[in-house]
Amino acid sequence: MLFASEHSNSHSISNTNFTLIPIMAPPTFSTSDSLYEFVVKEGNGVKGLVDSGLSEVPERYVQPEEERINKLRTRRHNNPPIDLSKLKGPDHKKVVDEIVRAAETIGFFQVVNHGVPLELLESLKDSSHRFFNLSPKEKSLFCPGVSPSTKVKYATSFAPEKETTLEWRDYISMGYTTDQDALQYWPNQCKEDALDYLKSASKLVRDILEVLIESLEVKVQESIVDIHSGMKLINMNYYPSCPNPDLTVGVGRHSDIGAITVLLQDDIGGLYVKLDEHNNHREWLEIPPIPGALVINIGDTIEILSNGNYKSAEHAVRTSTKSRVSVALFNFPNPTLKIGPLEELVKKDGVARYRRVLFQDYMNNFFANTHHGKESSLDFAKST
Ligand SMILES: O=C(O)CCC(=O)C(=O)O
Repeated sequence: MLFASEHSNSHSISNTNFTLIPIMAPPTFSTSDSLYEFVVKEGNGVKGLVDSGLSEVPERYVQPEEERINKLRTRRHNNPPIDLSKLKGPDHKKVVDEIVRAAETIGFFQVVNHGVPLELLESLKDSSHRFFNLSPKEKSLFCPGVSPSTKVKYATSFAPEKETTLEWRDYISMGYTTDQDALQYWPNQCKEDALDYLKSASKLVRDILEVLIESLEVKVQESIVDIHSGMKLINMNYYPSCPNPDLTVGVGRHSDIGAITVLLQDDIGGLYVKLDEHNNHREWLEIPPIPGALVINIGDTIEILSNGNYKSAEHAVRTSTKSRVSVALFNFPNPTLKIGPLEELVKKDGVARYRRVLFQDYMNNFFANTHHGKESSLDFAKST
């Protein structure tokens, strides 16, 4: 007699003459709802799906053609990383120009000699693996509703309850309030490294934002950098190995909503920035892993503040047959801040490309939508 429950991955054979031998078999999901239940509601995540012996991508993860990252329409970003240590010294102007040019064009660049210890970056990747290698039951302790803090959330995909097609990604999100709360509520497997990363990278965030704002050449309050980057959040992303990377995305097209994001990626690769469309075809620029480098990504807050002179980057992640981790440090304004273009810049440009909006409202709009491009967030603040 063979028993196969919808979610069970073990079949048991009963025969009075022989010992019972469990045979592992891939899970079978009779409906998209049962898959959703297993991955999202029961907290198994995509990793749980893959660990149970999946050999092909379930329908629910197959992206429509236009959302896939077609390798034939990609090219590599070959610009060398920017040496941040040279911001102080005779090459200051050259480094400033490199940062500004990247912010005005694709909204992405990589930095080296950034001041975050390389051993910490290695340790951070190991701690991400340590967390995601926990059992689904242990990770589920951080699911919304049961997590010891509303600032800590283990989840999968971006907005699974609204998405027709799910993203091939699990993640743990850790909002920062105080060191004490971080050490109390963040997962033990990664809390110390994540906190060290947040602290250490905050210095380079400040330096880059100062360069960007000074280069706008308008008078600003001294506190402008701090008030636009005072709320910090760390996301550790895990993209399990995928049997068919051509059909799926790890993260769909979006821009980050904060000021800037600092991203650590491992050596697998998969991060792509959208270029302008040609003949109705989307083209992608691959941001290749560079040992010891951090990726800097301009967010919507800086696009809005600069009245569109700097560009937030629309980006997405392609999956791989190998598992990948990345760690993002998001730097947001305080939710009570009204973000908008700098007044002097509006005078200089002769037009306000964005209106002033409460950052809380901006965030609510972003999280109420699925990932479907930069417009899904920025349009909220566009001047009509
Ligand atoms: O994993 C990556 O390379 C990018 C992650 C990302 O876009 C995000 O966390 O918003």
